[in-house]
Amino acid sequence: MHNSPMTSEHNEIPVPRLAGHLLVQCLVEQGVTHAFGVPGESYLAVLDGFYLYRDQIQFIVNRQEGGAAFMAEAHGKLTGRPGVCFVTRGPGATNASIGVHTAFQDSTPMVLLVGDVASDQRDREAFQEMDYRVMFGASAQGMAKRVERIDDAARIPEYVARAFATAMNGRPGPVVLVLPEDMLIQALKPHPVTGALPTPLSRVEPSDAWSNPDALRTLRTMLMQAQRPFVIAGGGGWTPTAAQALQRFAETWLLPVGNAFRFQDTFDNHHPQYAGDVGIGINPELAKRIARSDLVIAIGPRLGEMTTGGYTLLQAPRSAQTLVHIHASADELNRVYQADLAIHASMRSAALSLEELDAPGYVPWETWTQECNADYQSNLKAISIADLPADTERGLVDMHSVISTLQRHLPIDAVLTNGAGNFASWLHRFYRYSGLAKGKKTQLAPTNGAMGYGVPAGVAAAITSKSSADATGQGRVVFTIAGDGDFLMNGQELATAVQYGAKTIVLLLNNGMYGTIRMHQEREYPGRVAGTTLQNPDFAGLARAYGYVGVRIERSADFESELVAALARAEGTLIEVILEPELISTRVSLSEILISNELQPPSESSPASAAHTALRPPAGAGAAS
Ligand SMILES: Cc1ncc(C[n+]2csc(CCOP(=O)(O)OP(=O)(O)O)c2C)c(N)n1
Ligand SMILES: [Mg+2]
Repeated sequence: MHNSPMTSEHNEIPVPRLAGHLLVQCLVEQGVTHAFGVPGESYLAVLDGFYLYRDQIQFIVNRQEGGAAFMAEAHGKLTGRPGVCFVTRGPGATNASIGVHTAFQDSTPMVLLVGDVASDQRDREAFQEMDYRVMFGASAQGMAKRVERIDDAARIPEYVARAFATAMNGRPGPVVLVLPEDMLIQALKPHPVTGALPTPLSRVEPSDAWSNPDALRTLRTMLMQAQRPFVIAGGGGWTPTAAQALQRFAETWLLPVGNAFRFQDTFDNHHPQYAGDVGIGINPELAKRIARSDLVIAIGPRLGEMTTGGYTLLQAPRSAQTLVHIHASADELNRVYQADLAIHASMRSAALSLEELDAPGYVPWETWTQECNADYQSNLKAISIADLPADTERGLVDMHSVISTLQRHLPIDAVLTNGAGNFASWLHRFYRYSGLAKGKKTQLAPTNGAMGYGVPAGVAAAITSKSSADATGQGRVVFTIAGDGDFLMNGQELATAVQYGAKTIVLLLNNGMYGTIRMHQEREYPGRVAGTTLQNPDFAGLARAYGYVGVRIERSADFESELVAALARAEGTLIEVILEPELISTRVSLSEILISNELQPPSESSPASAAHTALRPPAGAGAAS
């Protein structure tokens, strides 16, 4: 049974009758075009609202709440407005929590709505009941920025508007709204005085924090005293306008710019002042440059463990380099690092102010900036496969050539997605992302290192980019790279892709193991392989069962023709590559780790002894996550 759509006098939007309808109407007012989720009987009235507003908003049905929450997070990353996810109580909410954690650590705006037990059952540990405030916690504890329950249908507009404002303001992040079942089925009542039915509050926009002009003058003085400045850009809240202003600031002052971990598209990788990505797998030469820099200007990133090389590239709590930290949240400033200058500003206002900063006719670091870019260019060169023992008949897949092929064939606005594992480091090291200044976000990757992100993020990108939520609405090429372990964490979302006609191309690197963990295992506990070997399904066959085209290749020479065919066809494609375990990372092979272990076995008592630690694969040999 459903309600016949009733239309108000003023517009074409149907009039809500139940609280669940009003909730969906409020989302429409916020400009939400898609909500992702797995249904539950706890929020049937909301589903009825999706039926009522089906011309304005689409409910995308997922196959696992982890996939749904990742899709919402990816939608938020891509559009800059909160991605919306609906799940049912206990089991649904716990499944979705990985996406909430990702949105928190990645500073992505997101709203998770949880259908809850009826109010008259509360606190009895009713069916699937749990305490969401305890589970998702208070702001800055690592999960949600805010958790609220809506008990009164008339206040739905207020709670939804607050959730959207909170998700976007300051450091963007996730908000959880809990929806008791009995509240959702309340009939909307006219206001006792005005007689009006509750209506949505108007669309909220993120509010800017503006930098103090004095602070900018101080920054200018610091720049005038510097010899080897270095900019690290990243974090949430960037827009194309802000990225363009950042680029103009960098150009005016001739500054080298590195992108923070998995914010690799903040500054255009093709720009002659680009210095590389500051994350796991960092170019050792770049790490040296940052160590030698006398002024680090961090614009937007949180300066987390992965961007700071475990708080060593920049020593916490006070770095050897003079540090300027610009961040959209006052809570982040002087939290981990005592900055020499802390500027509280959102990215748009920060970048617009920085580009106005008057530059002198001459700066002493022109050569330094050129060298930073030269280091980046050298790091893009092929690693010599000949150096690796070619111990199989077919030879080794050349991942460098695979990524160059990709670079040649993908359009510049292609979206690239990945989850966590060493497989991602081929893309991170060799692919050159188009910057946000060119108008589009091109990287969707979890800074919290969540496995299983790439497939659903890709599907969300394909769905989003076909709609008006994306600037063009044309539909973009979406390319996902996955590991054999990573893929199976959310591969079921290929069913969602097929259901909604979302085309993605998935490159699955099958090395028969949780390779990242194996790499660390060989280093810390040589020869004692436990818990890292995988017996895999037939991935190409599995993809075909979902309705994707599935192919398997064993030679990199076959990649180009498969990629070209995948780009041309209407359906999605999964290309499985059999990857030699030897190619465990972009910098060091498995045998090299084994050989260094033989040279210097760890002591029994302390597997991670200093001698052994010295034999660690070079910085960034692989991704811990
Ligand atoms: C959800 C989640 N679980 C576990 C981990 C720990 N972890 C990081 S990488 C990795 C292995 C990834 O394996 P695979 O996808 O096959 O990639 P490979 O390292 O072999 O390239 C694991 C288990 C994680 N980061 N995220
Ligand atoms: Mg693997």
